[in-house]
Amino acid sequence: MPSSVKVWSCSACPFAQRVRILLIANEIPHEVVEIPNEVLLGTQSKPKELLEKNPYGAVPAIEHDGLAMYESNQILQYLEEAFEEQGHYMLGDDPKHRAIIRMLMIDADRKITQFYPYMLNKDDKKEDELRSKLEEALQFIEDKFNKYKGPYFAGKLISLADIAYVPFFERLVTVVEKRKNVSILEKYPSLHAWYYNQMMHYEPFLKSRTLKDEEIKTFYDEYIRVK
Ligand SMILES: N[C@@H](CCC(=O)N[C@@H](CS)C(=O)NCC(=O)O)C(=O)O
Repeated sequence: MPSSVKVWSCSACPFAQRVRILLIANEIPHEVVEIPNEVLLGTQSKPKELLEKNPYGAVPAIEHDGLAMYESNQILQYLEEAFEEQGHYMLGDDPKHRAIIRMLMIDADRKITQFYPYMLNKDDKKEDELRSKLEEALQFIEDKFNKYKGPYFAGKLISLADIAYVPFFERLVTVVEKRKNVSILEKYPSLHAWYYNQMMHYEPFLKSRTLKDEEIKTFYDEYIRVK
């Protein structure tokens, strides 16, 4: 019987959602400690227990067999390695393939930073500039995706790269469509097919979606209001 993982998560946090998707996908026994969304909004202080697990005070953090850990992509890789018998297929076996997956995860962390300025912008004068930065990032991601020929980021099989990206696409699609009434993935056929034909049918992702689309929009409306 594998030992259980304790995860500090927040329903609005896409980084924490990465970890919850993998825990569900690999059927890893776990317990979720829910941190209120108000902590992310800065309107409620951070629980001491979270700061003990992660000195930077961010979710996700996990504890497993006495080891506390933070940084979502680091946690994903640890869980793949520590629970080998549970699945261990999302990082691949070949060193080059593993390196590709790890680089795609790094791309994800760098490129998602271009999602938020446009998603959350409330200054009409900046709208076009932020939109083109977002489009540049999406084109980069689309080109990378095409390099490995799909239907998943690293090729034929789902991997940690898909898990690293998908919660951010969920927020991008939801917030942009609901706030700005524009369809954002139409110009990127591979990403469109990946999100709607693969990920929107991937059970662990669907189970990890603890916020409905309208609640995601409400959270970001509130975020824009308080920040
Ligand atoms: N690089 C971190 C980012 C985690 C992060 O930014 N989490 C946000 C919520 S989505 C958070 O806890 N923010 C509060 C803070 O950093 O003080 C990771 O990949 O885990």
